[in-house]
Amino acid sequence: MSPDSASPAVPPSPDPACDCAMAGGLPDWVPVGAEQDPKFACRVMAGVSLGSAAVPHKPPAKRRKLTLDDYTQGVLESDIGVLSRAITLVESNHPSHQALAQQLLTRVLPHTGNSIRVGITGVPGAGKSTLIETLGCLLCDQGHRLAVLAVDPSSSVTGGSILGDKTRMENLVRHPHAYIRPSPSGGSLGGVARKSRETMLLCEAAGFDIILVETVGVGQNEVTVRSMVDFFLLIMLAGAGDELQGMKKGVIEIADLLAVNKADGDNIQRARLAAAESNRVLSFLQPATPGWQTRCITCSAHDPATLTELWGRIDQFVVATRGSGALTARRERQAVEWMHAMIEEELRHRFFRNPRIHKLLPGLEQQVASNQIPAATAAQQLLNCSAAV
Ligand SMILES: Nc1nc2c(ncn2[C@@H]2O[C@H](COP(=O)(O)OP(=O)(O)O)[C@@H](O)[C@H]2O)c(=O)[nH]1
Ligand SMILES: [Mg+2]
Repeated sequence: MSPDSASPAVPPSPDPACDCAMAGGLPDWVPVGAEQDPKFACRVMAGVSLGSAAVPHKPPAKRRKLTLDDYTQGVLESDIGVLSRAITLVESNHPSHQALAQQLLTRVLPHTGNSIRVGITGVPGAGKSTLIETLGCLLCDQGHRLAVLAVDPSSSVTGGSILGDKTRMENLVRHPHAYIRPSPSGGSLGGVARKSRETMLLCEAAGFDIILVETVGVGQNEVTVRSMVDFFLLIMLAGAGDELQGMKKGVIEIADLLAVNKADGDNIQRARLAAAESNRVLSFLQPATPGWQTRCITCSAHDPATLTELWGRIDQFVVATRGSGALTARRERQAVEWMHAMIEEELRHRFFRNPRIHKLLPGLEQQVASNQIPAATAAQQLLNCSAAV
């Protein structure tokens, strides 16, 4: 097809002869006097000449690619637009993005670490997002700069928590001192955690002095978030059943504060009883942070005084652990553990991506399942043939 025969972007302007034929607003084939006839509803408008108004549709201008210097400067100057793009960069799985993200993190690392990192967990519906909204507004009004991150590997599947967070935090979203980032999408808990951790560092470099990390209390999530925060808060509900709340000893043991939420209206009494019961259990347990006694309190998003008290506990914790050196020791340990976790994840990845493993694995699985060879022997064979390790 020649370029001339392609359909033109601008339609040809109407034939002026047509305009004449439609004088009076009716085509010339309409019988005389038909204007008065209700059967004729046909009235043809004269065509409009598009002329210069017919600008062909142009795609929106592509955003300028940022250089490493642009990213670094923007983040350190707390340019929220650049910060958001930097976070998108660390969330990307593209190798070239990851390389740039690592360079950026290396540059901003000396400016990180100046925040209080608080993890908040609890079953869905416990009231975490609502609590963060109320507490967050209180803190921002006091002059703090607050970043709220979410860690929820299931959100990429359901999309649920992102929607929930957006609607629950509508005042905080508009607060000029607050920055809210939903959970990164993309698979494994390890992957989501890596991205959130790096996002946390970027937010610190951008001058946020409080980071709240909301996580859904299911499976391994709590343990992973615990490994990236200074203080871990478990939100509970009165009478919801310990098992249901993931209140198995393991989760209580890693918490620095328990809070029975929704202690308002006729629920206050029940919440207080539940808190007293938890305090009894806590008195038998080893505290999560040496030198800090984990306690259980009650709170409600409808009663800001309870949230002020809750934050007061976190302040006390920071003063105590900064003084004793426990905070610094925890962060140093966390950074090293994180490195180990990433090595393990990468090794696992390389192992299962190895074509030789792909070929051998199904057969060996069968042999192990049918008791032909011991599991350990099969594992050894696979590891020996993997060049990855
Ligand atoms: N009575 C009462 N209801 C609350 C409180 N906090 C949250 N809720 C309600 O509990 C439901 C779940 O809250 P949400 O913050 O989304 O919980 P999340 O899933 O833990 O983030 C919502 O309907 C809230 O309105 C509270 O302090 N008191
Ligand atoms: Mg929520």
